Amino acid sequence: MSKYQQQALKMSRRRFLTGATALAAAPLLAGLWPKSALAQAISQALPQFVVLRQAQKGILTGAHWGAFEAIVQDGKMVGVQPVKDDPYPNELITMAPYQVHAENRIKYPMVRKSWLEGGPGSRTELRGRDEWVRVSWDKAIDLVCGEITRLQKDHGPQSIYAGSYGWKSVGMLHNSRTLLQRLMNLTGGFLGYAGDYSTGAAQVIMSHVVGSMEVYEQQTAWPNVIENSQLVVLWGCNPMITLKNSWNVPDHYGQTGFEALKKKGTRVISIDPVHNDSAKFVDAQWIAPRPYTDGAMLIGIAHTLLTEKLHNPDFLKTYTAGFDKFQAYLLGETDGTPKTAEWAADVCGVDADVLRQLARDMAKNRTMIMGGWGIQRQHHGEQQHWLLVTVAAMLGQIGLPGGGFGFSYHYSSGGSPTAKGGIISGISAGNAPKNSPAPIPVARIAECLTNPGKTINFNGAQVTYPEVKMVYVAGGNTFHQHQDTNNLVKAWQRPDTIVVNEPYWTATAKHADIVLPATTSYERNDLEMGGDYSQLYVFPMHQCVAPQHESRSDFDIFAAMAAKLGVQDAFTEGKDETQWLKGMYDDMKTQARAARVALPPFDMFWESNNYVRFPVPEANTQWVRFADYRENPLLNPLGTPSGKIEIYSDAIAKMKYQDCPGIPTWMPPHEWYRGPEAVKYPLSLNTAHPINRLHSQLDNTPLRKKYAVADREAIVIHPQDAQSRGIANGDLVRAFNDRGQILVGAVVSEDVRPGVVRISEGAWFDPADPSQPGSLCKNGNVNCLTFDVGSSSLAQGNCGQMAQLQIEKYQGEVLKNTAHDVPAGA
Ligand code: PGD
Repeated sequence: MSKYQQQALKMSRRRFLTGATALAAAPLLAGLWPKSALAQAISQALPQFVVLRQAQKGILTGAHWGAFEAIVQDGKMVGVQPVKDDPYPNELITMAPYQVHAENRIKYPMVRKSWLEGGPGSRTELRGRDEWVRVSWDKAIDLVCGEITRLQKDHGPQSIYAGSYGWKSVGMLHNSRTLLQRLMNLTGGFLGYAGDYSTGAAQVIMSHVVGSMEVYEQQTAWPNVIENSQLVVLWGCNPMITLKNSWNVPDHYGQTGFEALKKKGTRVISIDPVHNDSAKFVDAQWIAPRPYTDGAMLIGIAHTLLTEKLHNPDFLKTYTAGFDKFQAYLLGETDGTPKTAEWAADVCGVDADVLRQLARDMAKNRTMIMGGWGIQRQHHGEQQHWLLVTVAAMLGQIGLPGGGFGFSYHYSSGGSPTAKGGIISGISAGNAPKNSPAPIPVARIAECLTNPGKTINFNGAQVTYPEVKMVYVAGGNTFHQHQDTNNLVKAWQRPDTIVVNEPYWTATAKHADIVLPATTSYERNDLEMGGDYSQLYVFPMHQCVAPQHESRSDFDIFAAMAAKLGVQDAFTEGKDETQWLKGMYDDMKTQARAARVALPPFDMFWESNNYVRFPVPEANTQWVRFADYRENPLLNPLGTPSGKIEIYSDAIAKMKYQDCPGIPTWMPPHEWYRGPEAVKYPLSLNTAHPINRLHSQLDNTPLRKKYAVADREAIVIHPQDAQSRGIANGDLVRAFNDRGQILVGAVVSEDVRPGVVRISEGAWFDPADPSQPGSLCKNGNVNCLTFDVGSSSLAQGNCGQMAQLQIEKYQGEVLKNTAHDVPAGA
């Protein structure tokens, strides 16, 4: 019997003894999920359940990159194949075996030497370079629980930051962040966060402008867009890449939408400083503004629409509030500067004639503006989405088939028509105790750690940072996600204790005091929805291999802490993994029955190695966002104070923020090509989500060979900028500014506008000399260059999508990339 099988058997026995139902426990007893004769027999006996789809070859599971069947031999995952229904299988799934068997897995619970010897707060400057000491699970749980107890007693819940932002893995039970918060809520509360890194600015401004976050709303259905849109404007998005991954398991429907546009020959315009893959895929016209100037460009377009009478006054009158104030701004009545196409061209670097033509084309055609999110991960990032809505409102096509705007066509297949069935609800974080502190804006964490007692503005309220003494991360990678990494390194030295649950030795794990090895999703059983907006599938995520090394699921880790802290029953509700999954499935099945969709009992479903694909009602394929509002604005008002689209927001105006006035406004950003910083740092950074990773996830897999240049993250440089610096394709390049420096590999290409360089986010932070602040990052983590300033007093979103920098050919000694190595003692 192999090591894996022995482990599996031990684990199965433990689970069996804790009382799973006999049938559900059977596959676990047999050694993980088997593609057994039993599974096939059950599947064959289930033809009456028309929504079931059977796996072909392997064990059904899923990830942010797609549902797939895992091929397992002798306890090792050796291959994968996509599920049959996937219209756009994603190459990232082929990395699953490497994820499980990665060399830089955290094998055992580990404690930083100085912390172990000296206790909380010891030698925090050594975080990221101290030695590690292996401890038993019991000891690790004791240490963490001791800290939670001490801090709750002496400093209260505001001293424990357990927001733990991050993309974790899919799975409705093993949701690491929720499980952490569930434990913390049961043991006294914690400091959490508001907003997210994806849409920090847009989600706040949109709530004022259209009455909902908008960015996560269902979009006008793709078949309706394909049929009716005559012009599609991709404004700062690269959907063929970002649609590869989803928050839940993706249905990959969005790519089929773009494929259909291409086939039909629908005109597409891409507005982006980079000639991106999606623009090439749909043969789009490429318009490349200067980075961070989209606001000015939109204002110039609005001016043309107004002065050429291409706008729709009836729509503006009936469905919007405050256009008169914006009109006065456009015409220069308020500040003496008419915002003509020439004015905009001067700022954004796109010819005035091109701007005017764009305005005319949008007005003359049924136009769908698909806005991305990178343009709002910027200083004054709120303005871009407010202006996109304003321009769409001037065009008057909001709520019409194929017209208006959509801010989620590039994300998780917004517009994939919604199915009719049931939804799996995940495990909950439970209720926060009464004395729980108010959350901080998520991207202000480093400032909070360094400035206890400081008060900041946030969406009309004020937030005072508490003194954080413990940070707990489960399912996130703070050293990737946060801006100005070298500033974070300093802020990270403030708390007494940092605990990280992780499968891998990421930079965040390396900078912790206690690391607890977490399983990957392929080492546990779970359930997940497929299609964030469509809710089309329910996928069983069968455990494929035994937990590797000494790793445990986050559920088991927090359940052990709950036992130690005296809240085990409340945490587990007396249920083990199988019983939790059965409960979730049964709730979903009840909803499906109400929708007249029949499903088998849980045990049969689980045994059968089938997944569910719900039917999509015909009407949902023609669903139009805001159609009900357009149809009857009195009966279906928006959730804004006026019930209308607010081009002027009185609520915002009353906040009296200099950096976010009551109408959408052009304000030069903190750094840009015309700022004083551009003298020293003339190049504008464009960061994007990577093609062959999800944020930082999978940077430690062989897929890296596809994008790494000279063994570093790539930097795309225009030939003019490369030549003037003597840089050639494949060269090692040092990219730097006052905040940091990184080693990157040159890709010289006309796909970027001159003056712009592109580096994808997500390369793991790997400082050449961790004892030296600002030392060269050998792997090319772009956040060493970005700045840590809130988007504005309104949303306090992150500004990860901008920075001025300089580059030079790297002449120094070639440094070994150690981003994916394990640290000393581990
Ligand atoms: P991930 O790489 O997904 O990035 O930041 P985020 O922290 O979400 O990190 C998730 C971590 O969770 C990984 O280290 C993974 O190994 C771990 N993990 C996965 N599964 C499990 C599990 O089951 N249990 C435990 N305990 N851990 C697990 C993403 C964030 O970055 C986001 S959402 C955006 S939109 C921002 N994007 C940018 C950007 O475009 N540009 C810049 N400059 N900066 C950004 N930062 C933000």
